[in-house]
Amino acid sequence: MITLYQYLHCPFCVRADMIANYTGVPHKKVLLLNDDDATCHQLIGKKMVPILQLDDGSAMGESLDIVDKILSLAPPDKQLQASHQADEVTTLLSEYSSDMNALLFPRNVRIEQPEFKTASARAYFQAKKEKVIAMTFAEAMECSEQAIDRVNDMLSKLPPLPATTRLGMDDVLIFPFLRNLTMVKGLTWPEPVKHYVNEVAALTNIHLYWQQAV
Ligand SMILES: N[C@@H](CCC(=O)N[C@@H](CS)C(=O)NCC(=O)O)C(=O)O
Repeated sequence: MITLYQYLHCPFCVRADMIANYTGVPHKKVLLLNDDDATCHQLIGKKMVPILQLDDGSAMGESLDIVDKILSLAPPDKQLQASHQADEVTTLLSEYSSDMNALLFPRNVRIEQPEFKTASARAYFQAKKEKVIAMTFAEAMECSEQAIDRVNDMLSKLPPLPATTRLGMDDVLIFPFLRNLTMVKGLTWPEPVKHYVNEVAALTNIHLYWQQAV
């Protein structure tokens, strides 16, 4: 059986996981600790998830390649609609990536998730991500309010999101990044955006963080 190695908080892993769940392709999930370098290196020669290991033992990285591979194993009625409108959304999201990182990185380790269940996994992530956001997690939590204002601005500017009647490549590109924002308490979600996140999560059996938001 194919095996998907991932972290729950990783948006690229969510791309692969949502398609594995949606298509029903039989697979095993392995939730790695965030500081487990060895498994990633053994499988693909670098520290990166998601990783898909195939039945012949070979392994591949890169979320969109993994999505394609899983789709190649899926029945015709579970194929995705082509992407039409993700560019506008992903461009907007990338303009706000530093605010989103400053909100999400410190919260990732505060929320109970398997990849952070050891102190060393949390310390590994914190040391790496504090460099990326150029502040400590404590500082990032303290100045959440400004970042929340800016991310609220982004949420209010989102163009209409795809219809959720049938899953498409747009959803693979858009949903994982919006989904992670559900771990941030105090954001103002426009109703259609909240509806979109809830609907895609239900279609793909992906955990949302509404109840754990900090
Ligand atoms: N281009 C890659 C990006 C994957 C990626 O950036 N994964 C992050 C987790 S969100 C990662 O593994 N970073 C290394 C680490 O956690 O040490 C993909 O689409 O799969």
